[in-house]
Amino acid sequence: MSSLSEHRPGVRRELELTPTKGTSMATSPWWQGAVLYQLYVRSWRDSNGDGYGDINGITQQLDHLSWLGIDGLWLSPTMPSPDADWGYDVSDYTGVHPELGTLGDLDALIAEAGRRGIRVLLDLVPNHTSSAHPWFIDAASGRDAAHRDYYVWADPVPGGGPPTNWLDATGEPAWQWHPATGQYYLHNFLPAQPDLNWWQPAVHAEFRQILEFWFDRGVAGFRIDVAHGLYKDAELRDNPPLAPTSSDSDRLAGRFGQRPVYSANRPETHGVYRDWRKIAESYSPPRLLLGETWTGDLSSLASYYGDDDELQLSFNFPVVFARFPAELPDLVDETLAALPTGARPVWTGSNHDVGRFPSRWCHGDPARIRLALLILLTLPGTTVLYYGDEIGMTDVAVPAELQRDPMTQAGSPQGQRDRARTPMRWNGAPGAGFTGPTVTPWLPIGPAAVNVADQRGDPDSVLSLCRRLVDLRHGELGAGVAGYRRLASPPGVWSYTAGPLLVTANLAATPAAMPDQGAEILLRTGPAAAGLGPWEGVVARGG
Ligand SMILES: [Ca+2]
Repeated sequence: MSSLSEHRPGVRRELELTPTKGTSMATSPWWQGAVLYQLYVRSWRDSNGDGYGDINGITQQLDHLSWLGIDGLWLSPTMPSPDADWGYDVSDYTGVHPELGTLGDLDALIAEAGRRGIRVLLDLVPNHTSSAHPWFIDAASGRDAAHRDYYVWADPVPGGGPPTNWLDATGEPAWQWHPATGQYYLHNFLPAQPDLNWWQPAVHAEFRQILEFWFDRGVAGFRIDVAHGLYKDAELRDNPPLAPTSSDSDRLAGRFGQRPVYSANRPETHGVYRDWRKIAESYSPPRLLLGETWTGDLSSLASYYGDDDELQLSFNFPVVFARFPAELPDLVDETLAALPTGARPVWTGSNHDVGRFPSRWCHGDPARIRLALLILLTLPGTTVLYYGDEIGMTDVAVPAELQRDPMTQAGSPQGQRDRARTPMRWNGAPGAGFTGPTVTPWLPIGPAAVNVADQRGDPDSVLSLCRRLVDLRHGELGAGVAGYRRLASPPGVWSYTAGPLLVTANLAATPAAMPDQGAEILLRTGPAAAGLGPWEGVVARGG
């Protein structure tokens, strides 16, 4: 649509979208019951043969997403960046990375996706910028530079040394000495990613404008990187040690033996989201704020929803790192109990940082992969699939000489991240349908046996199962907040109702009896049989 490519500042454009299947936009937000798809742009489809996926590649391949029934995309970072952290080091918040396309290409993608009823979320990185961002270049030019206070600068402690004991994401001190101006600056990630200073009101003003710039262009919302970050302790206190006996939740958030009490999860950050929520709600439909809330504590997770006035959705990392499937039933109960009334959960198993659930949860076992998809797609709230989840793509062991992620090359608690960023397998041919057959892709392509083309033609494939589950979700759960109720069930079996659906999951490698549910079976992840197979899940229509 030409109207989408004409950006007129100050004009709040309504998203041009066909109504989403099965949802009532008047009564519930579009993301309720929706299936979002995290699309790692560099690895999805390469339209110009340079070995990197790009925005035009997405536009050309949108039919896959509408065929699958996807409601919204979250694009991995699209903004200009030196790529020290593959786009999570932004040098211009209102542009498009030239290797990925142009602003016009992104406008065209938003318009084409909108015609298919698919919304587009961008990745926003407000915790830090690139050291190549003009704000930082100015800030580093002198102590009285106009943008000096956009970043966290501090003097050495008496006697010398970094201002605090904080560690960055690689385990190194989070403070970089800057000899030219005689102070340290803070970087919770790489030294090329200086942390912004959210105590500085001008930073708030900058990000309000960035939000409005993209919302005005028809962007449906943001996934917010390091949403638990932003503010740091004003007094710059040392982080306490992580005790050897600490709980799972402390270990999840812990960083190289520290509890990041003063370098993240500060109470002041909630004010930023209350502010952004007002901006999001000033658009029609309201824009979505989905946070990367990296906390192991469900009450801390719940706090990011505020009083229905902060983030509308917050990622649940305790679930991501749960032992699958045994720990899920209790974690779902605990999550729903922790969230404030009316708050919606969001479920996911894979992402670009933590790896793919078919490997971490399922060890590549097809039965468990199918069960995981069934669970993710029948729980109430919003489900986020990572590209490749729909065909059961597993992590790829990328040889050291082909690794591209500087952050995790030297080792990381979450493992080497390239393993979950390899190109989408569209077919079994050379280039995988991702790029040309003679092009060297930026990361190696995984095994040919798992690919979209073969699975589309096979009614028993993971892809066919995933599509049926998405369809079931839209048909049965889409119209509002589906109530979840855990049912009494024998040991090793998890039964619950979600709206009109009755779900039964065998959580073990041994067969189990099919509960007498007297209901019509709509779908099962294993072959027809009298009982439940190992790791089998069944969806029935409740009585
Ligand atoms: Ca390309």
